[in-house]
Amino acid sequence: MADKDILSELKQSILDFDEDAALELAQESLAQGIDPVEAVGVLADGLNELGVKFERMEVFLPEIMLASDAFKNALSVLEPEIKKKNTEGKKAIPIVIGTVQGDIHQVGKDMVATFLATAGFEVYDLGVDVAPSRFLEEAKRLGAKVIAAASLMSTTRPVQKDLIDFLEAKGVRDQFIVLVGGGVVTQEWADQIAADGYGQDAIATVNLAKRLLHVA
Ligand code: B12
Repeated sequence: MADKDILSELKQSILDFDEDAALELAQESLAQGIDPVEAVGVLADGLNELGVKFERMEVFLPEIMLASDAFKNALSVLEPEIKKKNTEGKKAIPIVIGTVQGDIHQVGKDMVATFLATAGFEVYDLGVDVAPSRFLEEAKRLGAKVIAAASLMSTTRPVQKDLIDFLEAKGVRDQFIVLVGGGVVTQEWADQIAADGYGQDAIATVNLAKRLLHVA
């Protein structure tokens, strides 16, 4: 099978919510010497397309969940390969990431977490519905200098500001780099709440984190 075919089949496995195919095709892509970063990119495209279909009510929650499992299956094969390349001889920088309090959307945050991990960062995923106090507690406990907070809804976007206000109130704002992102977040919003950075997507977030942390 030619490279292109394998990649389009890999994307199709996400669109078909096919966990077994996703795993097998991920293995096959590595066997064929395809760059695992490129493979993760097409998986992400598949998830994005499904997000649009979900909005149009062409697919429903169970399918989104299955697709997310298929994504994770493929990642379990691809991620170690990417990490191997990216972490050779480097000390990993810890980052905590989560979706803010009141918000249970996780797919995009998981993608960002995965991309950061594959880029060599030590990612601690706090999950969803994370309160500002928990972000701080865990960042301190884990020695993380970066706190990455996702919001997918206009009702929960203010919690990103609450997080920054909370860090200010505790007198520790300058000890952390706060990254914000998620469907409803914009550069303007990030500027408005004085976040340190805004990541529009997973790849942009990796580049941003590398720039802010001066990682090559
Ligand atoms: C899937 C989905 C769900 C699933 C979530 C499943 C799960 N486990 O994640 C379910 C069905 C549970 C759900 C529930 C709800 N949802 Co919903 N959901 C979506 C949907 C269709 C897709 C989201 C998604 O996964 N996108 C795919 C990922 C890959 O994209 P992404 O999250 O944007 O992430 C990318 C970037 O934003 C960025 N990024 C993401 N996180 C981070 C973090 C950082 C730090 C950085 C830097 C970058 C970054 O990188 C990612 C990769 O490129 C969106 C619509 C949409 N198209 O966005 C609505 C949407 C977000 N939901 C919405 C709503 C209203 C709800 C509900 C309130 C519905 C309801 N009435 O019950 C509940 C909320 C419950 C709650 N308390 O959170 C609205 C929000 C409207 C708004 N503007 O406020 C949307 C926009 C749909 C709509 N048009 O109305 N939802």
